[in-house]
Amino acid sequence: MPAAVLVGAQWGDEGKGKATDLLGSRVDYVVKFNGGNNAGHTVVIGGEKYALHLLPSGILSPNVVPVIGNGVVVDIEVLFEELDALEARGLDTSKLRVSANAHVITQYHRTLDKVTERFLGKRQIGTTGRGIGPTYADKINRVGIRMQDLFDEGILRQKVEGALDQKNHLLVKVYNRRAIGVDEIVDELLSYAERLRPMVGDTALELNQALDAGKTVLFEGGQATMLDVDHGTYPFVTSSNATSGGAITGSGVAPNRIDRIIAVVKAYTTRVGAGPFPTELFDEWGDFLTERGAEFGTTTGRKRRTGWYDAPIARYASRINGVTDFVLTKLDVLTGVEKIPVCVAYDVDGTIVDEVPVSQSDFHHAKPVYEEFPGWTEDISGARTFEELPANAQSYVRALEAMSGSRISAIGVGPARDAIVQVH
Ligand code: 2SA
Ligand code: GDP
Ligand code: MG
Repeated sequence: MPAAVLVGAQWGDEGKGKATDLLGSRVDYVVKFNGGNNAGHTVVIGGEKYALHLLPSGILSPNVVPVIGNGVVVDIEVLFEELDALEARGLDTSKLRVSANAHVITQYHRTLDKVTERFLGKRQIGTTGRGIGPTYADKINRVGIRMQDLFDEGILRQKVEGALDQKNHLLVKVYNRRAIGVDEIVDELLSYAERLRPMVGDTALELNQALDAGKTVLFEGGQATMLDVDHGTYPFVTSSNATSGGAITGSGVAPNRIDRIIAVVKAYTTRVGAGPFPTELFDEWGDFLTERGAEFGTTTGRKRRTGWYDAPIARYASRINGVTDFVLTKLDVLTGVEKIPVCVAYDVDGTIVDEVPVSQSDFHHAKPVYEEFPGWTEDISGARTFEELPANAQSYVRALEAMSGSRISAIGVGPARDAIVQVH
């Protein structure tokens, strides 16, 4: 496995952190290629819980070189806090590499994220408020600040002036906020430069050289397929490409070097933030999944919306990402559900469709068509082989596999690092 991409198949929080950590022992590099500290990946190792936001989950494996690729947006203060917190817990973070082309999240991006959301009122996206959207907007508008700019004060000042010209107009005239001074931003960013300098480099070159030398690389996606800015439920999405294509543009490693694409999919569905969610539950089963699955945001603590498994979404994720393997997580959460509904198609205003509709309105109107599968009551958290799962759990997994377009090669049965069933 020279290079593999790992992405979320649904709306995030599928357990990508745990899956990446699991593969961490087998790879040399783990690369984050999209998003920023909106992500929240929880990894449980020997009873210790680690919540990672900006750093790739591979940082928890001692031999892995963690890389923040060019497609990531970096809040440097958060980066340092996360590094310090891990160091304080005895982890070695000295191998971290950061792309010189990664964009920097500043105070004005965070402010704009929050005021824009407030301004949207009922049309809010429910962002994490971390400045992600405004930083990517600046990147596309060509007024962003990149890591490399921090090492040249003259250039940095010019760029911050350019960016603030537009923003201050908006902040003062539209949002009734105070103007942000060029100096305060420049001074803050310059104060990070010295500590950053040894970490920053040409990560695209480094990764390609590593692959040439026979090293293995895992690309770890943040957020998920249905939150992808192109392929997700736009505008209720994040502002980056969270699908496998994002691993290419977000790292500088070409598509023909990737040979496995792993999508992590939960045995049910969750979503945090606004936007359509056909299988969402508003009854006691919704509460059951929230509580049993501990479905609260890793970054913001927000309660996640919950619903049953949606096979058309898994199939869509399989197609868009080119999935070779699914990792099915949180199967243990469904223990005790007598009959497990699975959405097999949608009823869109009286028409049955079995693919995710391209029309936003149709997806908003989509009502799930369910098929029910018999559940199991046995505790499955100790299972380590497929055969150790109860017959009904095996049938549920096989049914999902048949409906979802790619093989399921591992099954999560608990939060711990080793709570996994490898399917051969
Ligand atoms: P943003 O902040 O611009 O990326 O928000 C846009 C939408 O993307 C969603 N989003 C997420 N959805 C699930 N998990 C995410 N990470 C955290 C977690 C979230 C948290 O792991 O739990 O703690 O609240 C994540 N990040 C962004 C977001 O909800 C918006 O719908
Ligand atoms: P990510 O954003 O995709 O990395 O996922 P999060 O870490 O935000 O959310 C997944 C949560 O589920 C975390 O708290 C994990 O510890 C937990 N988790 C992962 N896999 C499993 C599993 O198979 N079973 C259970 N019960 N919990 C799991
Ligand atoms: Mg998460």
